[in-house]
Amino acid sequence: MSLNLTRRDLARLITRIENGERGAQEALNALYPHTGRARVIGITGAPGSGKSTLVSEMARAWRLRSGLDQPQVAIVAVDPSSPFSGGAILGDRIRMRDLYGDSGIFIRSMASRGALGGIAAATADVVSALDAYGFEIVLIETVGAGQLEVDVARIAQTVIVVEAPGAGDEVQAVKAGILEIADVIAVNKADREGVAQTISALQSALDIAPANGHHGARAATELASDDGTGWRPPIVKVSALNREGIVELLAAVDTHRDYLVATGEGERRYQQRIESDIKARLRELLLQTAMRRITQIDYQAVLAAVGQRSLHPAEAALKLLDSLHL
Ligand SMILES: Nc1nc2c(ncn2[C@@H]2O[C@H](COP(=O)(O)OP(=O)(O)OP(=O)(O)O)[C@@H](O)[C@H]2O)c(=O)[nH]1
Ligand SMILES: [Mg+2]
Repeated sequence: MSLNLTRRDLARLITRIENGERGAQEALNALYPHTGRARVIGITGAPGSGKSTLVSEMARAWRLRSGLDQPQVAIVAVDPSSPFSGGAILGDRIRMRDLYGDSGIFIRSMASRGALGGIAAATADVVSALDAYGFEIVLIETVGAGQLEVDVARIAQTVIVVEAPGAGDEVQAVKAGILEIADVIAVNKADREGVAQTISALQSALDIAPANGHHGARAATELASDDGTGWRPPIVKVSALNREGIVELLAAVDTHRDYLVATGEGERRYQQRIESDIKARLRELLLQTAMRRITQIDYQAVLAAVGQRSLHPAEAALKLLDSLHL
C-alpha cells in the first residue's frame, strides 16, 4: 500500500466526502494519481429484487475464486432516498453481517448529505478513494431506475441489472427503461416460480430495446441484436439465496470486461465518463458562483415577476445571467 491509509482513515474520508466537507478535496487530489486499477461494477434493480444478497454472494465468490491471490472487495450501497442512515441501510448492514468476518471485504452504506454535485459525484469520489486504497473490486449497489442509476452506470465499467420473477408476468424494469443501462442481466430468485417467463420477457425486451443507449455506444435506432461487434447483455439465472449461478454471473462480468478491452469500448466509455464528470462538477460550480454573485434585489425581483406570470422562467434566468455582466 503506497498511500499509508488505514481502514479507519478510509472510513473517515468517506464520511467527509459524504458530508461534502471542504478538506476532503485535498485528500482526493492526493489520491487521484493512485486510481484507475479497480474494477468497478454497478448493481441496480427494483427494491427487494435481491441486490444486497447477490452483492454479498458475489463478493464472497470473488474472494474464494482466486485462491491465494484473493482480491480486496469493497461494497458501497448507495441509497438516494434516505439522506440519513435509514431502515434500508440498516437492513443491508444486517444482511451483509456475515461478511464482516472477512477483512478483505469492506462494506459501506452511503447517503448524500449535501455533497457538492450530489450523490453521483460523491459516489464517484468514494469509488476513487476505495480504488486508491487498493480495492481491486468495487461493487456499487443502487436501488431503482432513475437518473441516479444512469449516473452510477457511468461510474461503473459493468452494470448488472437484477430482475426477479413474480409480481405478475410483467418485467417492471422494461417499462422504466432500466435495461438500457444493463451490460449483464441477473435473473435472481431463480429458485422461485416464473423464472422462464421472466427470462423470455427479458429476451423479447432486448430484441426491441436499443442496447446501452446511455453510453451512446450506438445510435438509438440500432437494435441490440443487430450489431456484429456490439454487446447484447447476457441473461444469467441466479439464486443468491441458494448460492447458485454466482460463478456464472462473475464469468459474464469477466466476458464483458474482455469485450470492453478488445473493442476499445472501455476506453471510449472512460473518456466519456471523465468528460461528463467534469461537466457535472462545472455546472454545479457555475451555479454556486452565480448564486453568490446575483444580488438579492435582482433575485427577489425576478422571483416575484415569474410568480405573477409577467416574466417567463427562461427570461428570468437570462436576466439573472445578464446581471452578472460575464
Ligand atoms: N427466494 C429467494 N429470495 C431471495 C433471493 N435473494 C434474495 N432474496 C430475498 O429477497 C429479499 C430482499 O433481498 P435484498 O438482498 O435485501 O434485496 P435488495 O434488492 O437489496 O433490496 P433493497 O436494497 O431494499 O432494494 C430478502 O428477504 C432476501 O432474503 C433468492 O435468490 N431467492
Ligand atoms: Mg439492498
